[in-house]
Amino acid sequence: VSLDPTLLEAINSGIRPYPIPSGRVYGYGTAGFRMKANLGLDHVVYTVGLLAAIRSKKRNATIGIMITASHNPAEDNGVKLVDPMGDMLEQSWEGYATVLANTANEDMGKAYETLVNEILVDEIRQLQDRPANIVIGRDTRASGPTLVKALKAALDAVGAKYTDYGYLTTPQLHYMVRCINTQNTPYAFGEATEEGYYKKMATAFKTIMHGRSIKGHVVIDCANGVGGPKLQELLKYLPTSKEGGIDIKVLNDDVLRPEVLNLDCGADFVKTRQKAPPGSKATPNERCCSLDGDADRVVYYFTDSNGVFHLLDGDRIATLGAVFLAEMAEKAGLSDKLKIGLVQTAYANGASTEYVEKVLKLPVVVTPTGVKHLHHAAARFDIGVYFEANGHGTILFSDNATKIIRETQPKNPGQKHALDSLSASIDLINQTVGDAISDILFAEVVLAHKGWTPENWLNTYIDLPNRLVRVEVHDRGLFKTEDAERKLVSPKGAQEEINRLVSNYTKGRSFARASGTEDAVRVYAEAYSKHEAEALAKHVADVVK
Ligand code: 16G
Ligand code: ZN
Repeated sequence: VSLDPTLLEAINSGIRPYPIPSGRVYGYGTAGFRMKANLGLDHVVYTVGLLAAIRSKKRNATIGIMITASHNPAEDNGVKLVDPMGDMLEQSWEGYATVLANTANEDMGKAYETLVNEILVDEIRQLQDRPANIVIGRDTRASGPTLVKALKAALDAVGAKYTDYGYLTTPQLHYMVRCINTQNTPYAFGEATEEGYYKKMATAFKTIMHGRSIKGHVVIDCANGVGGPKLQELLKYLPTSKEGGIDIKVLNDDVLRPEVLNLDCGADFVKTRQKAPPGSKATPNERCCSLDGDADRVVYYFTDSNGVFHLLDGDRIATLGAVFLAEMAEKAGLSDKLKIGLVQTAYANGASTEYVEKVLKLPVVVTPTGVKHLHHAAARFDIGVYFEANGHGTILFSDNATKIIRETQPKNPGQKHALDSLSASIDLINQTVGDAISDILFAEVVLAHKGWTPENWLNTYIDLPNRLVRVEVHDRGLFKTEDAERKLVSPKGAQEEINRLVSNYTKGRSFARASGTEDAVRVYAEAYSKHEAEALAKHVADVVK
């Protein structure tokens, strides 16, 4: 079918100010498009607007567009699409996004027409007339407003309707999308406003705290990103520490100087450098956490009385959540009805996997790196806990689990409390995607329930010493893996070499995989001692080079 020529002309003229700088090639990667903002990202964002409109028509639902580059430096930016239920763009559409992004301006109208014909093939006539609805959010990067302008130009060209929420954390935008698309259904997720988001979380928090109090306070490093002002906003809805709430000290919430975003602070800094951000004045055993630039990742840490730094990463948050939910399920008398499981990647520390399987006696599934893989695997459990070691993750409750939890009649106060806590957990946890703010509230609740200090939490199991190295290779495309990235199938013979090396070490484990975000191969190794883990990583890196 040919589209109206004036529409094609509108698309072409709308994108005129945003050409592809010569020699640029774009790819919709693990977390959407991400790059230096001045290398044609406005062009890319425009094309994402076009695709979002098609996706909205196809799914007959509101689609989200988030402008962020997460933990990347301040001069970067990026864009990703959010599907109707608040999850990430269906993988089979990533190719369409890549094709459109790499289309030259003068061919854009035609490319749109081709895609419309390909994607809306069965129902093209009805679908063409369907409205497209889009919601937009962005982090605090200086390039944000120009990119949103390019995006709106695309949406205007194709006549899509949109709501621009301005600053939002990534998980807040995911929340909005799900709220909008579930309105007036039995699965209504909440009110699609920021206030709705804060109220839902605060109400659940109060229920689940149930007279308990949180000891001490927690210092939250917001990476000078959008999480800072949003956390400050949430505090207005939470009970104060005097009211049995939570005493939060906010650190690094300067969003007025965009250049300090993620600079010497934030989740990625703490995880990779294995130390607190320099500005942190935390005292020994004080609970600290760090968010990333768009507040979808969090890690905890503390310094003990001997001045030794300890990281409580995504693996730890996952096990903490699992301990609590398994205990509540048991107290609620629902252990047999609710299948609880954990999803990890190959980067999860072997000690955490062993703890979950042997001590908690819960199943563990391993998937390739990237939130979308973990998310889908977690959705197969009644309660699926997933976290990447880097702190990105959440907990999913199936419709079946939600129904059972909400409909079971308690027979005694203990059971009632457990059911109420499970029910409130469903609301407290942002099930659409990892949400640092919601993850922190949940972790704090569990620590309060258990009466645990960060040291108690750390001592639930002892991490195996490990080492991650980045290896520059001639062609990372040669590195192909199977078994959730744990085995190399190419280059030929490499895996046999790695197996041989690993067999020399007590509790040795190692794998190599091509990075999805950088031009390099990553090698992970763990073993019984620090010395052994480092030696193993070095030898495996030599095999890969
Ligand atoms: C992306 C992923 C992150 C993953 C990382 C791995 C999302 C939203 N983000 O940032 O989860 O840990 O890639 O990077 O899925 P790598 O492939 O370079 O190791
Ligand atoms: Zn992020």
